[in-house]
Amino acid sequence: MSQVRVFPEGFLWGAATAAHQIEGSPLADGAGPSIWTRFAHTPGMTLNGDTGDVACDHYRRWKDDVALMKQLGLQAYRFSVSWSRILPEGTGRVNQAGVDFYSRLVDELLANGIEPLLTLYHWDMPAALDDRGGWLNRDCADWFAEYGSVLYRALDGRVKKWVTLNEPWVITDGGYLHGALAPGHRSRFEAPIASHNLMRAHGAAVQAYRAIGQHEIGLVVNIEPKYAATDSAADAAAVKRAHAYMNEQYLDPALLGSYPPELREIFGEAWPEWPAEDYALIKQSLDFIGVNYYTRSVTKDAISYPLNTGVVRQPSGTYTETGWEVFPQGLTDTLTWVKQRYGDIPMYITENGAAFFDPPVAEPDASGERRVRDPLRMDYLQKHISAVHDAIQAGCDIRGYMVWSLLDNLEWSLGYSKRFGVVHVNYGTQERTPKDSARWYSNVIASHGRSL
Ligand code: LGS
Repeated sequence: MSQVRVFPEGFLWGAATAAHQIEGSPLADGAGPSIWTRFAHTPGMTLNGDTGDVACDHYRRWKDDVALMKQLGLQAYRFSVSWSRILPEGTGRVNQAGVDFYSRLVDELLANGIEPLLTLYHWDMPAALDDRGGWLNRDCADWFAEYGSVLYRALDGRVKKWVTLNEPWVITDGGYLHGALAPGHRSRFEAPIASHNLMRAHGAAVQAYRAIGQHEIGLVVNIEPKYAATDSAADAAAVKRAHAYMNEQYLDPALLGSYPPELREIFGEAWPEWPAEDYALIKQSLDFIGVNYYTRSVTKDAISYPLNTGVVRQPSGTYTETGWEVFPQGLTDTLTWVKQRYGDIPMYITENGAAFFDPPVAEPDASGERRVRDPLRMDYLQKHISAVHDAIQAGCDIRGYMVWSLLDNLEWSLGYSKRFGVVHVNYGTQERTPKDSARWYSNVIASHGRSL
C-alpha cells in the first residue's frame, strides 16, 4: 500500500481476550462455577471435551502476560472479568480474592502504560444464577447491576473504559436459540426473553455506573453486514430479516428505544409485548459502542429456522479456518452504517481477527528467535485496519482497534482447535511465541498506523 494512513491522535491500539478463554483455574481462591465450567464439563458439548480448566493459565501468568503486552507495545488491553470470581453465588457475598486478582492486573497494566478496557460480561454467568433462571429471570437486571457496582467501586478511576455486555446476539442465539453455547437451550420462545433481559441488565448496569463511576461505559455488539445474493425482492426481504435479527436487535433498543419490526415477523407468537418502562431502562446514554467484526454474509431467502434465510458461499472468496469469508470492505460498511443509523457516537473496534492454519513454531533461527509465519493473519489484519481507516476518512468517530486475540485461546465450543492469537501458545508448556503478525502489529502501533 503506497498511501500513508494517518490515524487520529489518541487512537488506541490494543488486543482483546476474555476470562473463560484464557484464565484457567476457574475455581481458584474461592470462585464459584460459571455456566461455561458446567457446560464444558458436560459430555458432548465442546470439541474433544475441551474445558477452560487450564486454558492459557493466565490466572497464574498474568504478570508475564502484561510484560508480553508491553514488549509488543500495546497501548490498550481489553479483558473480561469472571462474575463468579467476584460473587461466587452471583449475588450477595463478595469474594475479595477475586476482586484482588483483577485489581492487581489493572495496576500492572497501568504501571506498564497500558489502558484497561474492562468487559463485565463475556458469557460466563455464575452457575448459581443459571439455577435461578439465568437471563430468563427478570431479576437478572438487578443481579447484573449489583455485580457491576462491586467492580465500579473497586476499580473505577483506574479503569476508565467499561463495557457491559459482549455480543448479546451471540449469548442469545448460541445460548438460548440454537444451544451451541452455554447454557445450551434451544427455544424460539426463550430467545426473545433472554435478549430482552440482557438489554435490561445492560441498562441497569449503565444506570448503576452513572451513580458510582466517573468515566466511560458502552456496549459491545457483533455486527455482520448482510448483502443480498440476488436482486430479487425475496432476497431483499431476507436481508432485512437477517440484518434486523443480528445487527439491529440490540443497538436499536439501546440507542433508539425500540425493536425493529422484523423481529415480530421472525418470532411470530414467540415475540412478547414488553412494558414501556423496560424500554426506558434499556435506553441509557452510552459513551461509546464497541464493534466486533469478523465477516459478512451474502444472504438469500431460504427455508431455515427461524429466520428463513441462507448464506451463499462466494466461489471466489477467501475463507478463514473457521469458514468465515474475509471481507474487509464489510468493516467500513459496518462502521458507516452505525454512524448513519445511530448518529455520531464514538466507536471502538473491540474485536477483529482470524483463525488460520498456523505452522508449528519454527526451530530457533541464527539470532536464536523462534518464529511462527502467519502471512494470512497479517494480510487479514492489514486489510481490516485499512478498512477502519477508510471509515475514519468517511467521518466515523473511531477511537481504537483491538485485535482478537492477544493469545491463542479456548474458542468456546470449538475448544483449542482454532487459533486466533497474534501470540502462539504451546498448551503443553504454556510457552508464548509472538507470531509474525504480532511483530507486524507492533510496527503498526509504533508508527501509529503509518507502516500499514
Ligand atoms: O473468541 C470469540 C471470537 C472469535 O470469533 C470471542 O469470544 C467472541 O467475542 C466473538 O464472537 N468471536 C468471534 N466471532 C465471530 C463470529 C462470526 C460468525 C460467522 C458465522 C458465519 C457462518
